[in-house]
Amino acid sequence: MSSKSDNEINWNFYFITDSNLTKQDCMKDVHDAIMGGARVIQYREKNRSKTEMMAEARILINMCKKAGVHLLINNSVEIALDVDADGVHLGQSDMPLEEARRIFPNGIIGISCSTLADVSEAEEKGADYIAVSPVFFTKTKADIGQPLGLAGITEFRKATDLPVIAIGGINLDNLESVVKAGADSVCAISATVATDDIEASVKKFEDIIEKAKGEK
Ligand code: TZP
Repeated sequence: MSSKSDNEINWNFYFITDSNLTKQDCMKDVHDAIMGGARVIQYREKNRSKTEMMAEARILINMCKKAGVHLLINNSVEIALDVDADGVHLGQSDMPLEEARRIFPNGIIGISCSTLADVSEAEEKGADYIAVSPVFFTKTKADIGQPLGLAGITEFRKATDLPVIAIGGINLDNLESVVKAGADSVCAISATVATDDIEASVKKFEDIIEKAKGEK
């Protein structure tokens, strides 16, 4: 694994896998997302055994390394270290951040935040980025809080210097407003994974994000 400082992270569109939503399979999805321009991929599978996840993550890390793309593993430092991934993404009830940092000192560690208290704690405990969610209503993830809206993004943006990744209900129609509200990066699962052409969808996200950042 390369250290975080070795290579700048391109926080534009952040692609997350979802085998429940895809019409193909997650290997092909990641390939297509990379072709569309995604430079950060999170492998997130909720219905796989650890053995299956290890096997898929091994294929994905080869794909990502060849393309110079960062691969993060959702909620498993063990799998991330085993496959030599670049980092992990943690939820608030996953492994504590300080513990993840201890065993994965050079990993990129991101954490989901839905309150400003979560953000302060993430900073204190050494997170590399925060994922702010949900921005809008979404059916993709159960048991999440009330939408924070664009004002929430702006508030979180002001509260931290960490990269702010916006997630939850983001699509091509509301994307520009999310970037202009202060997001450094955007994740959109259903608006990319569930489409017929993931490469084209990701490319549209990348283009709108670039343009919106240029207009800020
Ligand atoms: N974490 C917070 S909201 C969410 C996750 C994984 C789901 C986002 O999915 P969609 O389809 O982009 O709303």
